[in-house]
Amino acid sequence: MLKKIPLHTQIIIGLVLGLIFGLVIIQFGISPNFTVDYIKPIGTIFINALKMIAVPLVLASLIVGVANLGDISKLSRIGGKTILAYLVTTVIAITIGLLLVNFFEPGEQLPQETRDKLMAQFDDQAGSKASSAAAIQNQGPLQPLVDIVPENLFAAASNNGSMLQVVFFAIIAGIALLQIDKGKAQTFIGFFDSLNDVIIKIVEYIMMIAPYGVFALMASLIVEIAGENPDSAVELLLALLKYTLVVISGLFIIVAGVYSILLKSFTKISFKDFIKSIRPAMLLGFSTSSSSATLPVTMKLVEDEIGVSEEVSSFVLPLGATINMNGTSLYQAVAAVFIAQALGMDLTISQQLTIVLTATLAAIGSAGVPGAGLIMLIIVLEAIGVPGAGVALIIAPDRILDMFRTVVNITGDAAVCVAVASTEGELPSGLIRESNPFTPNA
Ligand code: DAS
Repeated sequence: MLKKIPLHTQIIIGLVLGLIFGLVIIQFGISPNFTVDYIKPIGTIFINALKMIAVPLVLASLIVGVANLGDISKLSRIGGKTILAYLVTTVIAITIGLLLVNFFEPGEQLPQETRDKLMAQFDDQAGSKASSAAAIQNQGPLQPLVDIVPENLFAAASNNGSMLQVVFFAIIAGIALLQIDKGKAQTFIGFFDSLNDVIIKIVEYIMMIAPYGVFALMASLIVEIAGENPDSAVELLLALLKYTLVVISGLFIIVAGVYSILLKSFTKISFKDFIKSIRPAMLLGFSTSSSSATLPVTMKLVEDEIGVSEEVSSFVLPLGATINMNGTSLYQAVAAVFIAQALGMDLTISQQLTIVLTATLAAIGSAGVPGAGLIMLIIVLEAIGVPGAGVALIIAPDRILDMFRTVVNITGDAAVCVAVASTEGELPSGLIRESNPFTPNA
């Protein structure tokens, strides 16, 4: 029966039922042990499944993404502009997210008692918190750079805390693939391409248990945080609501602010007409929460409705669906700081700068499928020393936020695609802005 209901509706149902179940347990004073022993494990399985595929997902999607740029010499004018535009919009998105979450501080209202409980619940190495903090104090200034390069790839892949090392290897491997014999490279790329498909299929399986996982996580979260003090459950929910509003307002600023400036600077298409042209793809992104599923529609619309050539759209958009996720990168920045705030962990400037780097890499590594951004958020958390299991705190609104951030992801891909096409002198004459620095000499 559940199969007929769209996935995001299933998740929202799981969410609401989990909330109701948790509040009923508290209201009737039922022992939390029942939830801890029989409900919470379902949520733990869901979180572990997400963590299980994070490493192979990063490895496969990044190696394939970089290798698909075609040979190094093909990183021509279009490739250079596209990657520059994707990186700039991603860093701007993360910066907007960090400014908003540090200004509104959605996680700061929680009482210390709730924070201690959350930390105990999420920090699986709770006792080592002090020692790892001390270790961070003692390391040299370049240690974060040293930590990016793995001394043993397999050890890095197995140890949660060094996802960044896996990302580093994947990018290097992708570039190396561009420079070896085509025939041999194809075998390797083919393997990771199919691994990528396998992982995306596994993500689909995991998202099948998502409604149950979210139900269990929501119920156990409410019951365990509330404990004898139901008021703290309300505080947590209010903090989650504020966090959700911060993410959604950031996403709105990206679309209405960043993308309209991008289009105004490089094209003559009005922002209104742009949105009208790609609206069907935006709605598909919202309902499927998948950039990959929406890609064929986005390509068709920018070609048929706006006049982008197939050559540009078939390079820029698939690359964007793989490595450009402005909505996801803003969400990861906000979520990482929110979780740290909720756990009472003050982040230093260098940790926040680490978020810019890791959220950029995490967004590049996120596949365009439902829930990918949540899986990759674990990289950002581990990189700044926040317990990866902390994702359980923000999982409740995640499905809804995934819908919104996916819309921003595909809108960003389409906006960059139209801007690149315009700078290539491609669009119908009325839509080309001649006076931009990237237009080739006519
Ligand atoms: N659902 C992902 C996408 O398809 C985004 C995310 O999970 O953050 O773009």
